[in-house]
Amino acid sequence: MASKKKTATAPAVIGEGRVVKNTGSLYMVEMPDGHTTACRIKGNFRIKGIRTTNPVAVGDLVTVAKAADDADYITAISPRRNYIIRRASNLSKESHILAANIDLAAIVATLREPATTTIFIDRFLATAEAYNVPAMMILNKCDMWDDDDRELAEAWRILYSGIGYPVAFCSARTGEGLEKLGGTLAGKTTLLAGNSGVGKSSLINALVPGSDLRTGHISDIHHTGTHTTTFSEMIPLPGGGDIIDIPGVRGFGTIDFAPEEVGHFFPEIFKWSAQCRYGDCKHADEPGCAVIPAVEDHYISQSRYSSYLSILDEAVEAASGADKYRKPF
Ligand SMILES: Nc1nc2c(ncn2[C@@H]2O[C@H](COP(=O)(O)OP(=O)(O)O)[C@@H](O)[C@H]2O)c(=O)[nH]1
Ligand SMILES: [Mg+2]
Ligand SMILES: [Zn+2]
Repeated sequence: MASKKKTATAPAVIGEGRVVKNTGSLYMVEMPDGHTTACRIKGNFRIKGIRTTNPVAVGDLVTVAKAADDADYITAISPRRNYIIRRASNLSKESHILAANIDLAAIVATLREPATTTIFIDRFLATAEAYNVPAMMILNKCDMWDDDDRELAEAWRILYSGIGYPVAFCSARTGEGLEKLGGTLAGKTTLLAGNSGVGKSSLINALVPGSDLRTGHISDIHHTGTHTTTFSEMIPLPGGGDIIDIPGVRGFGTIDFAPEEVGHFFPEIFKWSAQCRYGDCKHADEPGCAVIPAVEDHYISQSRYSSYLSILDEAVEAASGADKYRKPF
């Protein structure tokens, strides 16, 4: 009898679905039949060693069960292929999982209004490498380009596609390049990131008929320092696949790299580093470094190397700061 009572109150599994939106304590889960149900969490899903504000993320594949109170609960998460986290705020020790099970990380960049810096792009790409997510660049607002811009865009396309990051040119305004971009994204779960104002919302509106995201608003300003009002959202693409729109200008690329790791996340630097004299070479000024001559001989781009050095600088500073912090204890 005791066991019968237990089965009666235990949540009954109703199926497996995918988390498409997270609004604070509620998680919207899309079930295989296409309907979406609002779920709470039952159980402990913390990632070992990491304090997260949201144990379950958009993109998670989860088991949904109905409890005695008739509410739907997430009772299990399938192992993640990958996931992206960021600190909830600059000073916070808590992290926020932005998305899980991503096929592609796309950075939307522009040459003007606003001009995206190569360091921002390279930091994003290095972060994608660190998370093991394939990455690409979408260069939007091509309708605004003059001849010089077009030349720069072509130079970026040659540089980045040579490293292994496809580059798409497009205009959310005129529609140029969108059909091709739609083909690239079809069937994939793509995380879309980029500075505010580059046209992410406009691109989603153009790619997904019927979506009506607000554009031209610097809405992120109202959300600085909080993490409760901004959530990732998954938007289905008409031809299959989804786009994950992540909130906030900081979006992506605030990962803490260890100094000796930074070079691993620049594929062309990593390739040349095999020939450095010392295994722990940081390619800054070490004797026998193979990366520095490769930069001088233009096998590695100067702008990529500059980005590498500035991320390395930050990593070294963060590491020494951490040491200082630890010493008194
Ligand atoms: N000229 C031009 N303007 C664009 C394009 N895409 C977006 N915009 C404009 O850029 C501004 C910011 O766009 P929005 O989609 O809100 O950018 P988000 O902050 O990245 O979501 C808006 O005024 C858009 O109308 C484009 O391809 N060409
Ligand atoms: Mg937007
Ligand atoms: Zn080296």
